[in-house]
Amino acid sequence: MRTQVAIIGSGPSGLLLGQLLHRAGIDNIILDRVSKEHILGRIRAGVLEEGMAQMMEEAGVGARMKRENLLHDGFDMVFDDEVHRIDLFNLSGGKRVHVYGQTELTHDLMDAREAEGLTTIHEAQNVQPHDFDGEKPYVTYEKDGVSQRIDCDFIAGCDGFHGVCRKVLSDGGMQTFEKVYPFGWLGLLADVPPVHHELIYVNHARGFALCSQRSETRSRYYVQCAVSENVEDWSADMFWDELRRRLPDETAQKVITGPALEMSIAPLRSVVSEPMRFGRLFLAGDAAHIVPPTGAKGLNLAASDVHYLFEGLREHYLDRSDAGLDVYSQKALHRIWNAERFSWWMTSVMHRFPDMSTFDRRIQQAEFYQLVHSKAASTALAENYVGLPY
Ligand code: RFL
Ligand code: PHB
Repeated sequence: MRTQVAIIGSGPSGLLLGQLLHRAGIDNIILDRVSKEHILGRIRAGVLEEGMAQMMEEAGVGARMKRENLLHDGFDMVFDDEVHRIDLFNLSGGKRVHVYGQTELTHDLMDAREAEGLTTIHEAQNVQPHDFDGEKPYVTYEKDGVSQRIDCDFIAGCDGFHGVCRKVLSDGGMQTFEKVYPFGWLGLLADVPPVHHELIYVNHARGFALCSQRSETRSRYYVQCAVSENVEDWSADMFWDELRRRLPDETAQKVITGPALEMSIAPLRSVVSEPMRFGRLFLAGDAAHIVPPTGAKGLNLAASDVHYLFEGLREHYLDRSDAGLDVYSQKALHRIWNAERFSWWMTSVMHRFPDMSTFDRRIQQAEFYQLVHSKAASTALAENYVGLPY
């Protein structure tokens, strides 16, 4: 088989890149080690920046999102039961965020790919990128016990944090910078109306909590937990009790509970790998970086990587210039480090750390005071939350 761009990974990064390339007339094949159903079973991000929503439209897959997403103009921050609203719209000069689940977005991208008859190979075993240092890279894999080979011009490593591209590159000059946080998030998805029409981020003595949503009838909630905890040790009832304990009384009383559609624990970490280009192999999305979910930046960063990479590939094929590909890593990393800083900051301000001193706690309180009393401080938060420019 031969294609122009072989994309490893059928998550949001790989699918969005594939769709944009196809619309520009650039041929691509996507490979994933798991099935379509497995990918759609993952419950992940929920908040999209305007830049990402625009890219979905650019890729021709924005129609359902436009109909079904919820536009949010702000969110609440709660510190020790004191509520402060961040007015995203006014502080950011008229920007909003879109609440639309990663599962729905992935579904839309997969449907469009299928409708266009583009090739996606699911359940591809032992996928390996080869010879990306030279002019003729290729990818090998096994399907139903048969070895296969795809020759290509470029390989896009969109295979997430546990993918093969990171593994291959970690022996080949890639540098990784990492920070691991001493807690995780226990998440619950339920078909119940959200407690509030906007998101609520809570710093409480028992730990962080987040009230989020997927629609007017589907809620997503999180509570901070220890990294050592097992999801099997939690029932939905235990979760609802813990969530309510961390919310202000008035809000807690309004929580509508129901059976869990999904419960899982995600560890929190910050990771950046540099550079993001190795010859004809380019990394994008979680394959190159991880942010703690507090700032809602993971999926949005995947989209900005794809934007820069798509521009570079488009210029290569349509304008016969490699200028965009040559600056890909530098441009993407600049935006990534800004989002890493913001995600780290919001994580540090909103969580209770196991080894926190009174000094650390007073600093958190001063951070909250600044957000409440300084327009400059809340403007900086709002600008980052709605997304820095591409
Ligand atoms: P993905 O979505 O991980 O997709 C990578 C794809 O590559 C495939 N793959 C391979 N294919 C072939 N061969 C191999 N050897 C392969 N290894 C892996 C995988 O099967 C998969 O289909 O990465 P992508 O596309 O870069 O997208 C990134 C986003 O998924 C991610 O940034 C966000 O979901 C992060 N994230 C969140 N971000 C937010 O903005 N808000 C959130 O609330 C939020 N919650 C989360 C999250 C990530 C989580 N993870 C990774 C555990 C909650 C969780 C639990
Ligand atoms: C979510 O809805 O899953 C979500 C929203 C905002 C975050 C993190 C997760 O900061």
